[in-house]
Amino acid sequence: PEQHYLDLLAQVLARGDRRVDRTGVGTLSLFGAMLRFDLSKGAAPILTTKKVYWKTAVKEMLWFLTGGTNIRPLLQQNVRIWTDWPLAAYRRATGEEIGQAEFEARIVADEGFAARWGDLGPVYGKQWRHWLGPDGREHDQIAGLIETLRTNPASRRMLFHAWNVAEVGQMALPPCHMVYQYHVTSDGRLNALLYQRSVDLLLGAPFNFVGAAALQLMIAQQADLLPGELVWVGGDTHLYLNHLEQAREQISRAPRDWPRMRLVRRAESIDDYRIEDFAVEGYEPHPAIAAEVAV
Ligand code: THF
Repeated sequence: PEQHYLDLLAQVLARGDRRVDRTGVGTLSLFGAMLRFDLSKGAAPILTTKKVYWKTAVKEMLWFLTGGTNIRPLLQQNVRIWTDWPLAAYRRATGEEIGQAEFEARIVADEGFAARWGDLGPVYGKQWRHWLGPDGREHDQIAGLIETLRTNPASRRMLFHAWNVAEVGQMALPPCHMVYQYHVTSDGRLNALLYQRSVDLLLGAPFNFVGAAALQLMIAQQADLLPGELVWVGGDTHLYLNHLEQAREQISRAPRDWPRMRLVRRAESIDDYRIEDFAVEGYEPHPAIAAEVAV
């Protein structure tokens, strides 16, 4: 339930270790956390104690599934959550003090500019769909996973991984949500476990819950299973020091019932889903809480 997320926010506020992080913003950090979400009755972990832009999170997940690593298709769908990293790289490389909106407009208008400046390196999409083996062969981990779910659901090897050690150095940002493992119960339910090594608990985690749940619905449908439980495990679980007020505000709010999320049609394959295939019902959140993302 959502209260467990609020309790985790409160734990980090109360007991988090204060440290300087990569971004220089500083965090309060706890190591090792777990949350469990039951998807079996149609509920989805879209937080109600603030408005979560669930379509943005699902669009991001669909983008990972395309195997792409360029932010251009995200911007074409009005998703701006990945702009900061290419923008920072562009400013560093050119010294040009271009604004975010102008940078995004150039990425959308100019394919060549997007190819040069919009790519994040071999991040999620590349590793999930096109992991490059030493023999030059590409591995589609998602297709392999669905195949195993269909043919050998008792397997304990149903997972995909984004931490490609040889390529981490070329990524704009190494993967945070890193391993997804799946498990099928004897009554045909698909459980998922997401291991996230680094957790921006206020801003990022709510998106990651939605993305993982959306992915679980899609994979379950493709493997003729019903959704079960989503287990989320966090490594370095932190609140940025400029998110503390927002966290206190959110904790003061009373959670409401989870909304329901479902797929409105059966897609041909895992490559065939679109944002219009997702319906969310009964989502009545508290107002949004603005916060700045650390880059
Ligand atoms: N870096 C940091 N510091 N935090 C993260 O959560 C994070 N990600 C991705 C990569 N690096 C990260 C980017 N994901 C928002 C949400 C997710 C992001 C980045 C930004 C965000 O700003 N959300 C706002 C507004 C959303 C909107 O306008 O659509 C929000 O209120 O939720 C974790 O994967």
